[in-house]
Amino acid sequence: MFCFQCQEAAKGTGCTVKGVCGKTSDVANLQDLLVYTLKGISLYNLEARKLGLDTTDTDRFIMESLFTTITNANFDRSAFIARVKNALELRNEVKESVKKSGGNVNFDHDAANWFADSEEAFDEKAKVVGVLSTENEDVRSLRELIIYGIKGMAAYAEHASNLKYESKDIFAFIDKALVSTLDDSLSADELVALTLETGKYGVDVMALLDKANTETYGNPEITKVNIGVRNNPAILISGHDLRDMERLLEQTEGTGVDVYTHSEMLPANYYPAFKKYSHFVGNYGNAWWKQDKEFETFNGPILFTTNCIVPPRNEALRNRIFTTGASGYPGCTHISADENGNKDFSPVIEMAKKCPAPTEIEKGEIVGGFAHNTVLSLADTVVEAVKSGAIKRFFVMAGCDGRMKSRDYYTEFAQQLPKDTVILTAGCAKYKYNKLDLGDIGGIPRVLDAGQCNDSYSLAVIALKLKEVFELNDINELPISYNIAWYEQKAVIVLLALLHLGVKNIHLGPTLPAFLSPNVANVLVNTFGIGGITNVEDDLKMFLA
Ligand code: FSO
Ligand code: SF4
Repeated sequence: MFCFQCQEAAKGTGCTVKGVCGKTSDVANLQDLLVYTLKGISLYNLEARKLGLDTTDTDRFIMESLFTTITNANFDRSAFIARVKNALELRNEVKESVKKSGGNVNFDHDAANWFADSEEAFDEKAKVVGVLSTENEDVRSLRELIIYGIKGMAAYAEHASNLKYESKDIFAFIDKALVSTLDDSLSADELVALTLETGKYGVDVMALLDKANTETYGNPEITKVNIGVRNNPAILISGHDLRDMERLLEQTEGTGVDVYTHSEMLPANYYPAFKKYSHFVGNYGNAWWKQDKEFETFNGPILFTTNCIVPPRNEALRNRIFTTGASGYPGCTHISADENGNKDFSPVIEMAKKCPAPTEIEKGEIVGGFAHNTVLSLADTVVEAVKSGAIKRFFVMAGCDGRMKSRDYYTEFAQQLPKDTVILTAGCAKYKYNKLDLGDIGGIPRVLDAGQCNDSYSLAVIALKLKEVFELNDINELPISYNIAWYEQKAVIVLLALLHLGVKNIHLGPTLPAFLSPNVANVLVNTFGIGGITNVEDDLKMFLA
């Protein structure tokens, strides 16, 4: 195996024996094989599009498959074997329908033609189609940057799709991006251009998901979220999928089972549609990487709707973990949708009834719900605070949390920021400082949480609005600094989206991606002023200079 798609890549270069995330070598390879096979499907799918054929099933398959390969989403070998099999069947079906309609099916690339039907053959093939099969390190770096971008894009597209919001343009771009990574004739400049185009679709997909979420569940509201517990048996729901959240609340209503969010599901508490459920108690625990301990004390079953799964350390815990959607873990019960798209969470609910209530690990409340609608409704107050000098600067500290000790930097950074600054956050990065008492500025909390990582889109909308209000020509003239923490591929699409919006001088930590070759890193530094982080003191000086 060779995998370097996340921030934890071993030795800062890549995992080669087993993933730091816990992914086994065979699963890592099968994920590569799946992506390779998707590239083959996309060759035909682009033709099908030209012919005006219905590509819905293929589009969704590609989207879901890409999502399963995101860090910490799916560790289940059998899920990947099944997907590769499906992919090969689907590829042949699309090929047949293109052929029938008189389209071009003459692709001599191996990705368009290879075939096998045994697990052994999949494992063998998987060893030779991975990241390292591209020899030139700059081409490899750009290809993977694009692939990781569309993995993140696919994740957001799937959440939107689950709410019946889809975009043909986004699906077509995913095809185009996949196919481009097979094309040896593309120059580095062309691949750079495609990387930036990926960012454009990153903005589009986040806008689509924002529309899906807010039109379905209302605009997030300023909310005090309870972090303590009640005395009923309960289910903990993790991941990002709001449709699953809704289903679980509906199905648990009146059963005597409470529901708590975990990690990236916390922002579900901010949506009006979910507030009507009196058995929706609040949020339990912290960011994904602390789940090992927190799932123990939660006592009840846990439902993963997406990543981030940490391999459960024993069987007892594994038995309490359920997965659905793109997520999966061997030995955990997976709940799939039926042919009508419904999901039956009753096994989770039945288990909850037999479990003790959660053990309290914290008390109190945290505040969030500062997505674009809320912040823009407070625009006058915010603008006044900036004009009067009460707020000197905003710090966008969105992104991910992770288990590396070096991420304590973000807690310290938040603590040491001058009192006249405000943190704008989204994603699980917030857990590094959302329980500190950082106070407020004239009633505006110093940590404004917009929501999940995809709600970084809200932060961009807010920035664009402020640019307009202050009549600036360039988004970079705003008193906003970007100190972003990344972990997996959704953060990659968020980053590319910000670059597309023209944001410069983003600092990315705790380390720069292993998949950036020195030359590609230079392009990002020279064109966009991307930088890493050093230490809190020096970085604060730099940001505040
Ligand atoms: Fe975090 Fe995991 Fe949301 Fe990621 S829970 S790390 S960028 O999946 O997607 O922020
Ligand atoms: Fe390593 Fe990250 Fe890949 Fe897991 S996802 S194998 S930790 S680089």
